[in-house]
Amino acid sequence: MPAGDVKLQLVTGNKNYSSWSMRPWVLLREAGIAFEDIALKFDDDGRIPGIERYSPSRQVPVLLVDGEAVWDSMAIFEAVAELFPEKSLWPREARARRLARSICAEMHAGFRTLRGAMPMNIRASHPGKGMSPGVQTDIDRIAGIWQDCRGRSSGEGPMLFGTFGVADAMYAPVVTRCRTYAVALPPVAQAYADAVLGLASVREWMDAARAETEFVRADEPYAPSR
Ligand SMILES: N[C@@H](CCC(=O)N[C@@H](CS)C(=O)NCC(=O)O)C(=O)O
Repeated sequence: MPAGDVKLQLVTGNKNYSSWSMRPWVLLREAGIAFEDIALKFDDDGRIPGIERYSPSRQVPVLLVDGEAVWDSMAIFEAVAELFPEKSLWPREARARRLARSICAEMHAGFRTLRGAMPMNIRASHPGKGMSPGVQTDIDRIAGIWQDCRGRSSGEGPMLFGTFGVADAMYAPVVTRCRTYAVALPPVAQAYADAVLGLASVREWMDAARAETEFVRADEPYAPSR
């Protein structure tokens, strides 16, 4: 069966807060792959009532491929790239592909200090909040990754490996965090961040996030108490 005939449903959390949901959603949308968004909502503790219907891990995101669950963002990325090889969601060149997989794995497993201190909150503006030496170390490493990738792919397009792919989807929520917390970036990294913010899929996700009204206490360490 051609991949285009496969029914894809992506189960996601709140667009304002769910960084892991944003990644595969942006990947599918930017690649022009049709899917149904099953948008669930966090409760005040950051749990997701109803997720047990879709995912054995009880977390979002989950991709349903003809009804069969693929969970965890890295597995979803691999499944999508395999279903749609013509989209070249991983770089075509083997060395670039190895690098792309490495930086995606590093994001997936790491940067916990940054992720903990600067939770994704697209509609908020908290300049300077959450910064610490440990967070700066994570930011420096991420900026270094972006600069390194851009240095290798300059002239081929504004994304990490020239054209849009999995690595850009993986780092998109970091870009929104840099915006929310007004993180200063070196020029090449800032130019990359601006290019990500200009992607149609990212703009669509962020517009939807701003339209949400739910307030999730667990993801709002810097909001005035209410
Ligand atoms: N390793 C998972 C992490 C997914 C994750 O942490 N999802 C959060 C939302 S962004 C979640 O489902 N939280 C609800 C819970 O853990 O109960 C992935 O890469 O998909």
